[in-house]
Amino acid sequence: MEHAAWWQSAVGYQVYPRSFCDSDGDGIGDLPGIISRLDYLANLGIGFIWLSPVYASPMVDNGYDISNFRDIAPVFGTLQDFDRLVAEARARGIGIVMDLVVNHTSDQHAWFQAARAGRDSPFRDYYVWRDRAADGGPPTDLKSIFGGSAWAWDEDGGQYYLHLFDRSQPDLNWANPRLRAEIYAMMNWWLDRGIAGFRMDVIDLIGKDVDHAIIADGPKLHDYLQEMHRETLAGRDVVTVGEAWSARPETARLYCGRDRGELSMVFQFAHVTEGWDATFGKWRDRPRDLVALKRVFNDWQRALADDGWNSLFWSNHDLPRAVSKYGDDGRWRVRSAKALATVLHLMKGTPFIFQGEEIGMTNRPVAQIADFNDIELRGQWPQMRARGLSEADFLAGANANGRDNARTPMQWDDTPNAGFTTGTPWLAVNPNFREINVAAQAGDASSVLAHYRHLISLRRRHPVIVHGRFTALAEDHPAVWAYMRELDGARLTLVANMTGAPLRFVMPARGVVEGRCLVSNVAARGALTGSVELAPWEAVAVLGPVPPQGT
Ligand code: TEU
Repeated sequence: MEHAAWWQSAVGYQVYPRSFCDSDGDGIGDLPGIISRLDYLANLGIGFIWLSPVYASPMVDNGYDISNFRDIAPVFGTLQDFDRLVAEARARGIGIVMDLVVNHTSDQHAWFQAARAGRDSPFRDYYVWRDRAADGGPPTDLKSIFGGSAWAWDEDGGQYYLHLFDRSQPDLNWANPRLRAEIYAMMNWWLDRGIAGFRMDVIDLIGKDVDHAIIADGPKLHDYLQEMHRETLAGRDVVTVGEAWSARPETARLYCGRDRGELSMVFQFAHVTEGWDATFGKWRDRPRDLVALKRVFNDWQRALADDGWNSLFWSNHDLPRAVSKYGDDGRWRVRSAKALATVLHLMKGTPFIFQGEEIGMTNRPVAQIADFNDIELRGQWPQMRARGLSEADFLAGANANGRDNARTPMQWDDTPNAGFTTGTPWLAVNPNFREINVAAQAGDASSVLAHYRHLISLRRRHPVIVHGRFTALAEDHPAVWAYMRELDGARLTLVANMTGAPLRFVMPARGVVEGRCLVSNVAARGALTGSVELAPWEAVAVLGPVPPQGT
């Protein structure tokens, strides 16, 4: 067994700073607020925090539009606060992973201000400019992910610039070596401050070839990632997770294979997009297809079985709440939240928890489109309407899958605004906070929170969870999720009923196990063999010896 990297046996926790904890009553979470909750996170057992962007920003996309890479946005605090966060977290054994947003900057960034001053600006080539088409319109019909053309006209220089996201988020030109050197210097500046690594925003877009309309997974992508590694990461014991919507099981090892010199792992989204509509994407909701969902995870487990490493997550700040999307946030909220956590955390890879998931926070539906805050949603509604999606369907899709769901404030207790702020929260708190909050679960051994804490602690005690070989079981079963992990003669088998109806499941012979129950959300079982009666959303994992003859 190779020596495990620290980030393989750790659990990551995403903090979306705007919505985590507000220390000064302005309704927006901040760094001192995060510091005040570090004991909570240490007690949960996490190994590192992925901190969504806290850099200086006009906040058009909540910080994913950076105007100064080397400063902290005043709403979040100061560089001193940041250094204190790193130190206080480290004192509790927690690393801080920064969000590296380098596909684009804010249009308020000094580079863009200089670049747009004119065609002969020394910074012009830091961004992607093209002349207008013969008809006077945009140079190509490339679309922005936030709706409309990906090209914006700039009067001063008389050219269009590229923005794959909002027009205030111009894309950087990675073909320019000076730009790349500036990015690497900036990364080293943060690494030297003692951070534990980077989550890299839409990193699969940086190698784009705009003139051939190749955007994701472009021809230069891996050259740049290898160069970045040489210039910044090599020799440092840090974790890197690249956000790569385009990654496939066949391409994953290019990012994280052991001899590649690129990243620790990627966030891939096949389990997310698997559930999207072919025409309207996430804006038309579709019922869950468990067999298809399992297949995605199983394929990724197999693809990275011997080389590379998986990230494991249900949710993040761009996605719906896990229990609302994949579980049952009504009658079986507590039990299904635990089942989802169990299924995810016992696969091979590094699990990530999105803030609030560990207490079973839910989506917060709104009654009308005007009530949504998210920039992507507001940009996409006119596009979807033009393509024929009805208002009712869009509203349903947005409530099911929109980004506001995950961004409602963290629910700490049952005091006004859920203990998130003494002021007016920037985004309304989910009205269910009086029932669902940290304080209500803190001393409750049957809570979702206690279940997460238990799963995280198991990882430290049982190497089979970190390193064991993964084998999918009952892949075509429409209601049951089952797999086993094996290491050094030990077998861990997981079985979960992913529905609200009881059922009888016949254990496949090759997965049977007898031993002790590691985790359960209904009642302990010492064996998984023969015919197993599963209660609604029951999830159970048993650890024992691999039976003789490997049966
Ligand atoms: O997200 C990448 C991205 O493309 C998302 O907007 C996602 O595709 C979309 O929600 C799916 O419909 C990253 C960040 O996570 C996101 O918050 C930023 O808005 C985006 O990049 C731009 O930086």
